Amino acid sequence: MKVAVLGATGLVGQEMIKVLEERNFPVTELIPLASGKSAGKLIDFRGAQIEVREVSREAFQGVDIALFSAGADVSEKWAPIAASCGAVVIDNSSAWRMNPKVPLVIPEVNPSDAMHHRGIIANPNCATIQAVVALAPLHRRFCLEYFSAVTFQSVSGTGKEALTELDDSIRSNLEGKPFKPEVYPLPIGFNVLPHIGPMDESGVSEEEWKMLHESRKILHHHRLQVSCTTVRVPVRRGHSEAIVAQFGEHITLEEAYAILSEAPGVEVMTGNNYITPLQAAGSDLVYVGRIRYDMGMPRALSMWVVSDNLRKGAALNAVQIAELVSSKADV
Ligand code: 11C
Repeated sequence: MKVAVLGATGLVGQEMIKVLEERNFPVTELIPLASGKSAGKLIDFRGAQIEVREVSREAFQGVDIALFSAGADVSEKWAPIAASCGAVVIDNSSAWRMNPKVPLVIPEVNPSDAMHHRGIIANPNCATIQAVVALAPLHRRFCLEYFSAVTFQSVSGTGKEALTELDDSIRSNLEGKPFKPEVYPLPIGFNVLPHIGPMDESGVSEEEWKMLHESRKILHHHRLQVSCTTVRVPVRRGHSEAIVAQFGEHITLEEAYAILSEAPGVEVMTGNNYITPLQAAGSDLVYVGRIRYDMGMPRALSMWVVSDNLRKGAALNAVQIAELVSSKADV
């Protein structure tokens, strides 16, 4: 397959190329694409160095799969162009996720939705993916009515410049120097920012709305209620979420362990065990630990859910979608 990666020099784009190689995706030609600013840079793929090209209509000619991770504005413009050239676009931005004609897919959860694409398939937000991978198997048996999530999202979710800003702000703090952030509204080093994406007039942030709307769409569950506070923490890689999930029926811990131990893409930890983002970084799994009966809510479990936001939260999920659609003869 001829595979284009738009946003090839970004954190997620680089991870996409790595995952294509690791999973031995049948790439006959890799076309790394980016803005004019990054054109000419070299990308490593299967021992070769490939030059990054500036995105153009011509670059999509003959492309079978186009993985996009270059932001919503770029996707809005280029996804229809790539699709009109015959590529199946798998888009990691928020541009197309809520478009009713575009499937929003987590392969472990709603793989059949991917088959109804019209040239564009959306990859969900990282914070949504890990919550839904953990909750979907429980939902299928016990009917999820509501979940609340407080997220602890790593700086790599923002991008490369944010990782530099994390280091700089920690260094300034340790040296007792003033620090003027440019990526975040406040210093991220030794701090937490309860603010991811713009907040609307109701006080809800864009990231919080994504958790509600994307979860409903992926689960085909439009009555699902969601409460959410999304928080940026000074962690380099790996998002964590404290989730409380309420079901239509009582669910025991043993039932939850049994279901999650069979669930694809999930590693469940029994008892008081849990995984931290430092441990999850580089892994493909969604880790579910500290599962317990909620202290106040009936029919509800509290849990700690951690996953690598660049892998299952972005690049891996996108490549898994590519595997799904390319297993069909006509892509
Ligand atoms: C973050 N979840 O951690 C965001 C990054 O809609 O794909 C991904 C934003 C998105 O900041």
